[in-house]
Amino acid sequence: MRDYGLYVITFRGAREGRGHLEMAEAALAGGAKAVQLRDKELPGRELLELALRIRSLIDLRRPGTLFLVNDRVDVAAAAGADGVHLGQEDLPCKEARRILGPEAVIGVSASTPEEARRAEKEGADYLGVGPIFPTPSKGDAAPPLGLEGLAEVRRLTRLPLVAIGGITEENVREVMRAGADGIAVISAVYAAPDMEEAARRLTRLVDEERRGRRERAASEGE
Ligand code: TZP
Ligand code: MG
Repeated sequence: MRDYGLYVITFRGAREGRGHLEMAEAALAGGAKAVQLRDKELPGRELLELALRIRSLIDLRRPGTLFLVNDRVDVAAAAGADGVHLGQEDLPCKEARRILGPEAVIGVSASTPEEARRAEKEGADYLGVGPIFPTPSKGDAAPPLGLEGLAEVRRLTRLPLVAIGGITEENVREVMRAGADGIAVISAVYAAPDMEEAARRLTRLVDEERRGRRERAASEGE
């Protein structure tokens, strides 16, 4: 199974010196396993420009890190991204697959168990499950699922689950214990005093949880 671990979603806000490229750089230096370029406002041409730069950055600094584009199947294809992340109102997973091909990684957002079931049926490679907690980063987010909602989705699918929404260093352990395979964050990196250090600490926390899980599974199997 592909390793999602820490999954950083890039953001462009008011803070000087912090934008998509800087976040991608910090994510890579801090050990993130996946980077998603997400910008709902940029014209296609500018988004493509950024996507190409992040593609080169990954190839140069940490080849193998998963690179996904939010919403835009066309930009993902043109930039040679590894895949795309789709929300409930974006192209259906099946159509994206037809465009990007069988090797593409396609993630689908699910904020209810029903959406998770449907995304699995349509061939998603992983689910972005959330928001788990209230989030400062998405105005139109669905109501938070909570840890119990995440655990419910965990029980109904074997797909990798990337939990999203309000995840911080303080709650990452409980999110992983509720069944996440990885965590996706915006503000826990963007708003941190040092983005690279924040990514590194989150990576460490996720890895520790996963190590604990593997050890428990191994000792149960003895
Ligand atoms: N989808 C569900 S919650 C969310 C997205 C894009 C925002 C996550 O941002 P943060 O700052 O990590 O809560
Ligand atoms: Mg979307």
